[in-house]
Amino acid sequence: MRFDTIIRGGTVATAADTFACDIGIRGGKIAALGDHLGEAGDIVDASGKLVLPGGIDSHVHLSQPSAPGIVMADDFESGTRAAAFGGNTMVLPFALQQKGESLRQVVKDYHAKADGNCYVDVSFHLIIADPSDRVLGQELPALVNDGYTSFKVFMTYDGLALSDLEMLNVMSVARETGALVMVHAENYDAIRFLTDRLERAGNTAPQFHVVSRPIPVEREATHRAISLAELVDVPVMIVHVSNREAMDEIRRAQRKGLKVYGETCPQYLVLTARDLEGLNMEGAKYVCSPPPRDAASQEACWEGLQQKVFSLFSSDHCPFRYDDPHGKLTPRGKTSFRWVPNGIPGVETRLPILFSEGVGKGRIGLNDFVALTATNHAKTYGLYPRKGTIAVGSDADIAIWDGGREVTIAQTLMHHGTDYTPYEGLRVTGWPVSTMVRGRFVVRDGRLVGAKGGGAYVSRDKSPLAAPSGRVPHV
Ligand code: DUC
Ligand code: ZN
Ligand code: ZN
Repeated sequence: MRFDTIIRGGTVATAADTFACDIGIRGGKIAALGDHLGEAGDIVDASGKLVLPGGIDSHVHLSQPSAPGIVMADDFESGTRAAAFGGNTMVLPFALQQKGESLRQVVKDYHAKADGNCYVDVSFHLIIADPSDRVLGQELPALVNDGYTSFKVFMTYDGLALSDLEMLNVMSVARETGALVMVHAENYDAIRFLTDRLERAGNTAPQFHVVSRPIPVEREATHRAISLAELVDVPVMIVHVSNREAMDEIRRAQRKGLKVYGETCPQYLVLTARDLEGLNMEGAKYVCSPPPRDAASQEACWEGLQQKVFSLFSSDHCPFRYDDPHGKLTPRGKTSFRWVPNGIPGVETRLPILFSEGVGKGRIGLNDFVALTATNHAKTYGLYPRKGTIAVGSDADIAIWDGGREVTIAQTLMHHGTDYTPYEGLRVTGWPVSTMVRGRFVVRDGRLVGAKGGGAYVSRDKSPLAAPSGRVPHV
């Protein structure tokens, strides 16, 4: 039996096992696992390397409209290129609806941005900002049927925040259609109240962004989102959790048997509020929501990963250039943190940070790493077992890692569209050296060899996690 490619001599790890074997690839799929697999057009020597499922980053923002005058730093080309260099074979960006827009049109627009421009595979979550009768009654159910099987709702932000009633209506459609709801949980009114007070007191520097969004703001909204989901009897994913109190809300719900899931991100493991204290607006580089907090919150997020309260580790890559009037240094941002665009880059550094800080420092095992960065994303968002694992019949989406390579993270190493990395100077051990999407290398031995357009859009099944418990009759 002849293969297109054989990856030979590596140590393969999945979410369940670690084993030595060769991988035979044919037609973009994994066709055989074993040894002495025979002939192939391309024999890849992976001896001394780890061979892992390619990372799936299920929380990234690309080419998303922002406030007037603000431009996101990554489009689908640069964002998916950076993703590939970071060991990822798939990303799930958001298709953002703005008030008054047709959701169907929004999806068309995002396809136009993505089609032919991606280096790794992509699929879209929907952001619902305007849950009109037409959106709820027609567009959303039709889009779920068409493979857009997850949507995000925001509890804060001008133009995005939904009322509790609107959240309930969206959740109800999710229940009826089998879609999975993702929630950005922060209390909008509390943030506005605190922001007004801080500004009146002249506390407008980036560091006050953290003060305007303290832990109770996130804890309360997390509790409320879970309660609303419980009322409707719909599973819910609380994204980008930053601290113990919000995590405890999720854990309590899980212990009650509710289908509540959690996600955390690198910024909550290795950054703190102190990073926002830089002089001359340097702190703007770290403005994201929820904000990084303190060492105790970092510990809590590790605990959440270790105890499986969080099933997903995503980047929340939301890139803006720093030294740019259309980015972090927008003139208005100098008048108040309120106007500094929220979000930081991280699609290229997510995996090395968790590998080094987690696996390397003995906080999590290698198989947990694979689960948190690939397999669980595929399972959560209707992609498994096509994606997210190394198994016969799965897409050959594979990252080859040098587990011992020491790297100091630096902007000069990055391939994203921003002009900085918030992780500058962080020393990590372990780095992805090659990334293959459906059997074709995108990055090989650290060099870009894939073509723009090699990444494809992937329509998703419904999430197996999204089924309602059935214990509450649907009203
Ligand atoms: N929420 C996100 O999910 N990403 C970036 C900014 C935000 O508030
Ligand atoms: Zn969010
Ligand atoms: Zn996000």
